Amino acid sequence: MFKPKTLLAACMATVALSGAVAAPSALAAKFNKKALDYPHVSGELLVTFKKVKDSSAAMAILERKGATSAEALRIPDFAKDSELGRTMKISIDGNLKKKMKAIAKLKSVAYVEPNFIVYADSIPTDPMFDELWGMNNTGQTGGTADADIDAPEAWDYETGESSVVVGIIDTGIAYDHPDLAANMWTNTGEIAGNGVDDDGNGYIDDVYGINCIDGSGDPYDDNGHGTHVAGTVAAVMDNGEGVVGVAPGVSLMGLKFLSAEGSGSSDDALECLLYSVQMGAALTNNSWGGGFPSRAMKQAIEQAGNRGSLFVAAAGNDGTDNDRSPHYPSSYRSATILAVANSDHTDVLDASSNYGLRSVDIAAPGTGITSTVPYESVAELNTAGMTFAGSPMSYAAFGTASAPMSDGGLCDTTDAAWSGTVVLCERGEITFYDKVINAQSSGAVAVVVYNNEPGMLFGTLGEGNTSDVPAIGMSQADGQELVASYLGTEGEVVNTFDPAGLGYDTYTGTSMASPHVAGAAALLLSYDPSLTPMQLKNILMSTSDKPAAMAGTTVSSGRLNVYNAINSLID
Ligand SMILES: [Ca+2]
Ligand SMILES: [Ca+2]
Ligand SMILES: [Ca+2]
Ligand SMILES: [Ca+2]
Repeated sequence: MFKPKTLLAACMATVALSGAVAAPSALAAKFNKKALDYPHVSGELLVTFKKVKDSSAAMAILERKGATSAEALRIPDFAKDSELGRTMKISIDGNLKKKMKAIAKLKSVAYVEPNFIVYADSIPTDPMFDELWGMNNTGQTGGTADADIDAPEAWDYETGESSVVVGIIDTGIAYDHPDLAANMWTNTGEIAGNGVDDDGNGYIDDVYGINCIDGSGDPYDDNGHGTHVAGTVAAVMDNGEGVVGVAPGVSLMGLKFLSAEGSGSSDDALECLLYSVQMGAALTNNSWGGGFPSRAMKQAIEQAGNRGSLFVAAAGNDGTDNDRSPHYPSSYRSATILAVANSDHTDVLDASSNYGLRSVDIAAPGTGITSTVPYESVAELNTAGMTFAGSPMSYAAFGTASAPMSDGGLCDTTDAAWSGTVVLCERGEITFYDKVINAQSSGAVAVVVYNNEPGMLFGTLGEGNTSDVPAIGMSQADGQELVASYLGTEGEVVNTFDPAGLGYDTYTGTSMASPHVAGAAALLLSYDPSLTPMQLKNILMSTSDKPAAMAGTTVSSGRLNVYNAINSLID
């Protein structure tokens, strides 16, 4: 499927002006030249007309300004009465700033903006313990007991109804993942795989959602981010497999607009959002963003909100104040946006999380979150019938190697005694790369670098480097135990990556915090489907726990507590 590059779609022909919508100051002018300082699709603009009464005349005007093609935004009928129905995506040659300026001068044009590129809001880290501290924190990851959302307590009352559909606007979903498949929304109006748009909604075989990049009905995830987010919302409970989502009984709709590289454009994002509303999603999770506001995107969020759809959005990972330097979409002033910051297992905001007393609503667990992914990564050391958890050393060789273990100390030199062994190196003084290469040059078959402070070591050889032998990171406690008790014992180092596998991984970011909140909202809606987006926001914010360290960081100064939220509905 490809998007037809017609000059003006018929639906653009005659639409009346809709009521003015209050917009932030950056959106009030007809164009803002600063917009081009932010990532955008080259040679593309979104042009909103005041009114369109003659499509060919409008196109002729744009052609005189250098447009080579124009197309209507791909949106459902309900949104076509809004400004979005008078907005076109155009391709244009030449200097974009000059073109924007020239188009903005046209009397018939209400607004012109670049087609912004936005990014997934996560900091992918590496595999960790598969303990979901955010759901139930017993201090198992070295954090603070009960710095969590009290999910098990909430599940006594509600685990989610399949009729509540959560749209995951992201890189897609691996809908065949064993911990997600049973919870995928399915479009009952569509017959799978027959190459026909059975329900006539404009997408062929859109059974689990859509791909807004290529306009197809297949939202399969080629990145991992969206699948991870989906698992936090609604991974299957009690199936003897992997993890569990906050709302393990609700349904997931796949809405892919972020590419394999994790970036996407405004027009595709709003297409995904409006499709989700059209097809019945009650809310969406939006773990992505960028630095400049899009009038078209804000319009789409208003349209979704008017139809009762809550827009849960990650606050961003710049460690900055969104009140001063906004992050969009989370920073649009809209009653139906719930903006989420990222807290860690000691109930403080992660240093990378954005915050904002006026523009970020609530915090939720987002640091070191394990969830579903469309690949399988294993990093571990097996010895004496036990498995010691590891983390992949980025850029190190993949593979499995076995040999007796030797103590490499800091591995700051080479040593012939390490030949034919698995060398255990302590972190410190020289780079991970130098340690691994010293061991490798000495004839090691594999390398383990363990931490010199509590917790797992997440390391990298550095971009452009590599090794010939597998290498993994390990916690200080496990590394010290191996050195103390297992030198000379056979150890098997596993560092493997299977891109075709369906596994689990640990990510950090507001991208991981947002789906905890989206899952909580879905649980509330399962309990009481009549709740409006405003009511959902108020309940989630007012029932949050208030850790001292979060005072003044968000509107609520709180961290999500889904049990408190459900409990507030029970008389
Ligand atoms: Ca708890
Ligand atoms: Ca269809
Ligand atoms: Ca079909
Ligand atoms: Ca599970």
